Amino acid sequence: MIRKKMGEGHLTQRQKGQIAHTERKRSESMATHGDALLHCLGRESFGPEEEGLVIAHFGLNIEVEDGQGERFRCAVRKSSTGEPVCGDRVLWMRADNGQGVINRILPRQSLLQRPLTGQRLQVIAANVQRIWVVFAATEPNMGLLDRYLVAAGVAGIEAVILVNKMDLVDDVAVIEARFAPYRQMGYQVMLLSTVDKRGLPELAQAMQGLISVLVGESGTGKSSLLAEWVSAESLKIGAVSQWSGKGRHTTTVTSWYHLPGGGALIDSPGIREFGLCGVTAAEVGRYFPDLLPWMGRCRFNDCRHAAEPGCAVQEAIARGEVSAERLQSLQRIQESLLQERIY
Ligand SMILES: Nc1nc2c(ncn2[C@@H]2O[C@H](COP(=O)(O)OP(=O)(O)OP(=O)(O)O)[C@@H](O)[C@H]2O)c(=O)[nH]1
Ligand SMILES: [Mg+2]
Ligand SMILES: [Zn+2]
Repeated sequence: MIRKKMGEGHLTQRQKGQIAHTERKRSESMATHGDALLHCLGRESFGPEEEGLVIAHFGLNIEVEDGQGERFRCAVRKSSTGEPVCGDRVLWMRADNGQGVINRILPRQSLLQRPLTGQRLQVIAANVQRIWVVFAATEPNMGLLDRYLVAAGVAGIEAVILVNKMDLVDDVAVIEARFAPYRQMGYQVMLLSTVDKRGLPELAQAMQGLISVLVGESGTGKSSLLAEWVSAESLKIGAVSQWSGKGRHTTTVTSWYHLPGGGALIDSPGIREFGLCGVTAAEVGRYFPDLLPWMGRCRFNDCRHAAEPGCAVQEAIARGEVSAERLQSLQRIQESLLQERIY
């Protein structure tokens, strides 16, 4: 409770330590849970080790799908070395009562993560090939966009920008102008609406055959986009059990949905704050491809691109070649990385 009220960045070392401790305990108790289950049911109740896919993670239980699409509630064993997350491939054993235990996580192709606070990292999904960063056209949070692009860059996963709720926008040119610098950098930007359906066929085609994840602020329309391609049936049997099909529903668990034509779409809970990890304040500029060409050309090596003479970045801004907003965004991220000490 205290953590929620105080927000990130305002925690004392002591509080951070307590949170890290709770997290460690949670992870340990999860692991013991799997061994306890094995002990309790008896080794003879379990089948041979097989490969499975992690669909979702709820508290102590992890939903694993077998090769035939059947799902099992599993507990994690101590041997698993870590917490399985949505998209993970695991080695597990089914029990004859429909439960199962996870022995091990198979090597990951990619890992998208963010720090919740302090050293506590949260893995959003594993083995994802593309990230859809979803915005509401009515209030796009550009600072958050830049953070997502850095996180995608660090994880080595391609990101595509989805601007949803275009039906609420009178002047499309305003949105086009807003996202033009991102198009210039080579990012794909798609303008969508789940109301008038614009852009949806193109998006459907782009996600075909891929494992991809929808991320973004709460209420931007991630689950509404998902519902365009995934039947109400599978939404119901999936992790989002109270999904009504219409109206507001806040996603609480990251979950995997198979796409009818091949590939999968992972829906994730919306967030307000998105920290970064795996990158230092000094390195983060690498993920700003529009600013990067200028950054090494300033007169001073340690130029902070503020008001120093001979700053090539400021000169490029003055010439209109890069946007001042992007530099501010980079500087905000650098400041927060220094404050949060996330390295
Ligand atoms: N006008 C308009 N409303 C939309 C559109 N897409 C979704 N909405 C509405 O926006 C609200 C939030 O949609 P959700 O799909 O639940 O948003 P979400 O991103 O999944 O939210 P979280 O699960 O909290 O992260 C709902 O009331 C939707 O009906 C759109 O294209 N246009
Ligand atoms: Mg949702
Ligand atoms: Zn400079």
